[in-house]
Amino acid sequence: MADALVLHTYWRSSAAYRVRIALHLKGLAFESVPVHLVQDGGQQRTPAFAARNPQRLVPTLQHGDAVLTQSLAIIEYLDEVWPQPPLLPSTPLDRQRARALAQLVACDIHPLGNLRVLQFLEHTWSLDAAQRGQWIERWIGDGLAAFEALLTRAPHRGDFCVGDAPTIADCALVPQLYNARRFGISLEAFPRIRAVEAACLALPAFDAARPEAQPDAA
Ligand SMILES: N[C@@H](CCC(=O)N[C@@H](CS)C(=O)NCC(=O)O)C(=O)O
Repeated sequence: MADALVLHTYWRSSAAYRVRIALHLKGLAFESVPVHLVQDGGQQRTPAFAARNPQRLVPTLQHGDAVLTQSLAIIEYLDEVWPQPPLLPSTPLDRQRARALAQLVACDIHPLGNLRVLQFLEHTWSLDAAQRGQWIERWIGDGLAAFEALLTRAPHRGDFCVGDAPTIADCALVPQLYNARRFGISLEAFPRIRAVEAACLALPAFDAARPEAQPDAA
């Protein structure tokens, strides 16, 4: 029997949402183990979870005995073990573009609005809700504006971030847009991004990965 896939996840976690999309795109069966990021002071902070992932972050994916961390590295692992359908394009240049877009989200936008960062701004630096909102809007807005510009100047446009099929870049973009809306950020200025999002959300894999479709959705 093939080794089981067990995803430690939280319905609203955009990083876990990236991996859920990839798993569903590849048609892989997996068990979801919810980790409530707020309840009990954050279940990701328990010693049991820290033993699994010393960063105390979701997603964490178990594949048999292997415990995998970091959403983009997990997606690349899935792509190597189950190559179909590919989540990285076939040419070096397009692969570079897909990874660059995914990293724009995962390295340059997402960490600044992460729960532990927002909790630090609130509890340690006493920023009020309006100041925290300004912080979030600034970094998501800047990042998505750059993402839109990169999509717009791309040499060969397709329905997705890079070409005619979803890649790791789409796995990263769609959850970030969910996050942006959650914080009340307008996406009006980003028509290419919204068109790509519509193409993604029309696919059953993206639908199944939605936060509201998860068993732990509140
Ligand atoms: N770079 C990591 C980021 C993971 C991450 O930040 N996860 C968030 C949820 S989206 C988390 O677990 N936050 C818990 C906390 O901030 O305490 C990845 O891509 O997997």
